[in-house]
This record gives sequence, C-alpha cells and structure tokens, in this order.
Amino acid sequence: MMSGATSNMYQLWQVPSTKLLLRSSKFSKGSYLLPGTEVYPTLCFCKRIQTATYEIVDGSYIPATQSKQNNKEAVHNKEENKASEVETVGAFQKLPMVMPSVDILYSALRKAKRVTPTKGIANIAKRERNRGAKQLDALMKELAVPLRGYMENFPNKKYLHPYERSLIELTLGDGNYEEVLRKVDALRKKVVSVGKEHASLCAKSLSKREAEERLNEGTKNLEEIFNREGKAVDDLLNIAKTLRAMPVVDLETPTLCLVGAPNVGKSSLVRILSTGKPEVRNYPFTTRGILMGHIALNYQNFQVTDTPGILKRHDEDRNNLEKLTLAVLSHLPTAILYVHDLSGECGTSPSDQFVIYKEIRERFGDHLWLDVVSKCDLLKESPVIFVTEDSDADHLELARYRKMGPSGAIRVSVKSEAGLIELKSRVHELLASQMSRIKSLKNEENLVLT
Ligand SMILES: Nc1nc2c(ncn2[C@@H]2O[C@H](COP(=O)(O)OP(=O)(O)O)[C@@H](O)[C@H]2O)c(=O)[nH]1
Ligand SMILES: [Mg+2]
Repeated sequence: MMSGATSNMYQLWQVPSTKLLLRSSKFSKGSYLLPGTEVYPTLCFCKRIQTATYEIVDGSYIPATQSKQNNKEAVHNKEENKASEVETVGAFQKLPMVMPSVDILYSALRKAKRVTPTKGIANIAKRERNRGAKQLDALMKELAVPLRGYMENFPNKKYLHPYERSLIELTLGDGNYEEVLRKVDALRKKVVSVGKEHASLCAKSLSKREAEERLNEGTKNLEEIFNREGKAVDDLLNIAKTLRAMPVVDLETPTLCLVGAPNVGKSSLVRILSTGKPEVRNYPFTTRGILMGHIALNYQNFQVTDTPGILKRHDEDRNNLEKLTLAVLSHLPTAILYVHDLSGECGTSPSDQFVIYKEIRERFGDHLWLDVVSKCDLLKESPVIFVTEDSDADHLELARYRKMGPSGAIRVSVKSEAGLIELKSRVHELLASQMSRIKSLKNEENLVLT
C-alpha cells in the first residue's frame, strides 16, 4: 500500500514538467562547500565534496566511514581527473539506473531457464534435480543481484549533503526515500531466502518428475513474490528519475540568491543582473520556474537565482517552496540580495515584509548581504520620515523601513532603470567577497588536511 505522501509523490511525477535545463555544462561543475567539512586530498576540489559523505556530530559534519563504494568512486575520480574535463555532478546525478521490476523478473526467468545441468550426470533423476536446483539458484541470484546493487548505490540519506537531504524530503515526503529502500531490501532478502529454500528442496528430489515439480513450484513462488512486492523497485525507479532531474546547484561558483516576499521583483532583477538569458529551472515539487542566471565578471562566472518568495508565517505552516528557500539559505553558501517592495504593489504589506525580513536577517545574518528597495519608480522621490516625539525604537525602525527599507538599502527600478548601475557594481563587489570567502574556506580545509 502506498502512504498518502507516496501517492502525492506520484501525482507530482505526473505533473507535465517544463523542460528542465539541468545538464548544461555550466551547472555540471562544482561542489558543495561546507564550512567545517573535511575533504579527501586525492580528489580534486570540485569533485570531492559531492562524492564524500558526511555525518552530523554535534552540529558539525565529519566524513562518514568510507564505504567500498566511496573508495571505488575515489579511484574512479582519480582516473577522471587525468582527463582534462572533469564532469562533476551531485549525488543525485550518480544514482544508478533502476530496471523496471517486470524487466528484472523476465530477464531473470529467461536467464535461469537457459542454465543447464552439470555435465556428466548420467542418472536422469540426479540430472533433473541438479538442473532444477541450479535454475532456481540462478533465478534467485538474477533477481537479488540488481536489488543489492541498488541498496549499495543509493546513498544513505543521512550521509547526503544537507541541501540534498532537504530536497529529498521536500520532493518525496518525509521518510519515503528510506521506506522505499527498506522495501527493496526486504524484497531482496525474501527472494534470497525463498530461492535458497526451493533450490535445496529441489536438490533433494527423488525423481525427475519431483524435480520438475519443485522447480516449477519454486519458480512460481519467486515470481509471485516479485509480482507482489516488485512495486518497491518501480517506486525506486521513479525516485531516481525524479532526483536525477533535480536542478544541480554549483557550489564552487559564488551564487547570489534573491530573497524576499512574492512579487517584489526578484525575477525581474535576476534578468537584469544576468549576462545572457537566464534559464528557467524547476524542482520536481513545483511547476513554478525558478530563474537561474549567470554573471560574467573579470573572467569569472557567477550564478544568480531567485528563490520562491517567503511569506509571513510560522515555519510549520510553510509550503515546500518556502521550505526550499530556507534550505537554500541554510545549506548553500550563497550571498543574499534581499528585495523589499515598499510600493504596496506586491501583495505583502511593508509591515509584513519587515517582520519576514527581521526573521530572515536574524537567521541568516552570517551570509554576505545586500538590501534593495525595488520598484522605486512607484515610490515618491526623496523620502522623508516624520517621527513623532513619543515614538519608541521599534516604531521608529518600522517607520523608517516603510519609507526607505533597511538602512543602507539601495533603491532600484527595473522600469525606470534607476539605481541599476549602482546595483550591478554592488553586486559585483558582493560576489567578489563571496569568492574570497569560498577560497579562504577552501584553504582552511586544505590546511586541515595537511
Ligand atoms: N513598476 C515596476 N514594476 C516592477 C518592477 N520590477 C518588477 N515589477 C513588476 O512586479 C511584478 C512582480 O515581479 P517579479 O520579478 O515576477 O517578482 P518576483 O515574484 O519577486 O520574482 C511584475 O509584474 C513586474 O513587472 C519595477 O521596477 N517597477
Ligand atoms: Mg519570481
């Protein structure tokens, strides 16, 4: 049975998706840069963090014990590094291809049928029971081996980068990823134990006929189990498809993230700031496009993106789009361009925007930050604040915000083009600082390693 969340997941898969622009080479390089993460010296910087796994211990990340798979990957990456072009993708892009359960079953049945008895057995009964046992054993293995491969190659959620972990939860629903993997493993175990049991029964047959019957019975039993529980494999296939299609965020490239309430003008500003045409990208849980642009500056490439708007409400009430914004800010090393619309045009009042702003500022104040008041063509020129004698500090702050936004905010208009030159130069400064931050973090990590 599918849980409610799983069926939602299915509905989401059926949403006709806008063409995803995900595999462009621009997005394929890079890695997660986490403060306090240790990285493997053998891997080049842009690969290593994505292939490393982390465990949270007292709030800091440490690499998980390297599994066989990680070692394999390290070797693989080393080989790849020899080539000049390193294709880097996130954990989701490394997910194995999953075969539909019917394909696994039919291919296993076909292969098992072709298995012949050991040569040189003259006795018919002995030969048939040998054939039956071998065919059942082969069928069991053909069914179990792909499943074991999936179990080994789908990453444990707790070792994923926290951003990817959030994406899994937002996309598939809390706990569904683990649940599907658990079911696939349960199916594998059942196939192995039932397969072995029937193979050994068959090996004990006393006549040709009995051996044939036991072979048929065992085959039928395994087939039934697979038909009944193979849905877990198909669920896993869909999960892999969904996750693989997820936008890849390049973490080595400094990213400017536009934040603010809905309709304040974030996407309009991404378009202005981008050199070239920004791309619309989707996360599987939304059909709403997220703009992803690039800024070229001094031979350096930067990313600029809008996040879905944040509303004034408690975290428990936030929808997935708002949660995505918070996940981006929490887990990715982005510089923030916070957009304020004081014109009253966006649908969120300046007072509400002020409340959201204060909260976000408090939570993510450690990010590099720039405040922008948008749509200034709709605002009166040179704002004047009237402050009455009895105003308290909070009142004064709000009054000031309603007129001019947070202190230091620059006023811009996409329409009249006011402030855009200053905005661009400030953004460039911000991104240059972000680049230095990333570099110094990288150096710190290298120091830790040596
Ligand atoms: N008058 C005016 N309207 C703007 C300006 N910037 C954006 N808008 C309008 O505000 C609305 C929301 O803009 P959008 O960029 O989609 O906002 P987002 O939801 O924050 O991404 C659109 O109708 C834009 O045309 C501006 O500078 N002046
Ligand atoms: Mg937008």
